[in-house]
Amino acid sequence: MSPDTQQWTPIHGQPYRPAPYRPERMASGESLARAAELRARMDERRTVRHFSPDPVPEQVVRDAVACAATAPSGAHQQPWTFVLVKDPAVRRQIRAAAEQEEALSYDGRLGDEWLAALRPLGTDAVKTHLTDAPALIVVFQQRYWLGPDGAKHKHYYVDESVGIAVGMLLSALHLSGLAALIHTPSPMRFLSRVLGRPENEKAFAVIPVGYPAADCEVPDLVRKSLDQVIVEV
Ligand code: IYR
Repeated sequence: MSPDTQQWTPIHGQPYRPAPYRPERMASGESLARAAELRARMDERRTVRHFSPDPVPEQVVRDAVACAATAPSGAHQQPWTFVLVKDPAVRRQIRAAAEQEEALSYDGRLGDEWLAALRPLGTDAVKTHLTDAPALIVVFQQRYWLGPDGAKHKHYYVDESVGIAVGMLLSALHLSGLAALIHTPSPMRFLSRVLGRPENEKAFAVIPVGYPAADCEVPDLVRKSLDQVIVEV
């Protein structure tokens, strides 16, 4: 399961190789219907913090990761690694380390303004989702790649690329019927240690995946309306 950056052949330095791209054009009526349906489905997605321990079909999670890995990336360098953590002992280790950091954060490191911003979400330093959810996807950014000679080569637009991939991952999980949460314990260095990731990788987020607990609650939040987020010129 752990990708070896050495085995991947980057296209860096290769000549442009065009291939035809002729997807069938969708009729506008079909487009409108699909867009409206997708908008409604996506509006049902909520960040879930109370998970059922029920197992999820693992292939659904793998397919969602495969969807995420279709994301566009800077220079097509695909600078991501998705570590799928199922082992309960490893999830317990991650929770213990995350809660240690989060306790310091909620105990003052975040500052009053940040804590006030978080109050409506009802979050605190206790991260039961890390052990309740049956799987965690820990996303790593590959800040650079290592050539066969061990030389470091820069990756471009890594934050943007991995951010887009994670957005696609959350969408794929939701549309496949699974709940998720983007959790960013800070600092996240412990994840590299616990998961034994190489030094070119930096943790980006932990995404618990599962089904909502039977008594799951979410904060009663309102989304901005379309006219509050769109500007047409
Ligand atoms: N990382 C902390 C704090 C936190 C920060 C933001 I910004 C959030 O939107 C939610 C939480 C935590 O996971 O609790």
